[in-house]
Amino acid sequence: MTLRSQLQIRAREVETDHVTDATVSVNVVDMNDNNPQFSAESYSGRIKEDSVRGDAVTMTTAVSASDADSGSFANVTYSITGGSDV
Ligand SMILES: [Ca+2]
Repeated sequence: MTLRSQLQIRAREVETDHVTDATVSVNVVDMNDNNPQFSAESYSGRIKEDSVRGDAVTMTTAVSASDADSGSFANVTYSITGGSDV
């Protein structure tokens, strides 16, 4: 998310006290400062015992994670990083 703020500034001449005003627009640019968060702590799914590599697991609830950043900073990919045999 990008926030925009407008500030009014004034320059004052010391000797004469003449002034002039201007506006400064400041765009606060989003940083990639949020980690993705899963929508649940765990998920479960089912698969037939005679399944072969590449068969799909039927999930009870779709696995989903989101990231509070914007644009490409919020892109989420998934990978299996571990597990146990049944
Ligand atoms: Ca992020």
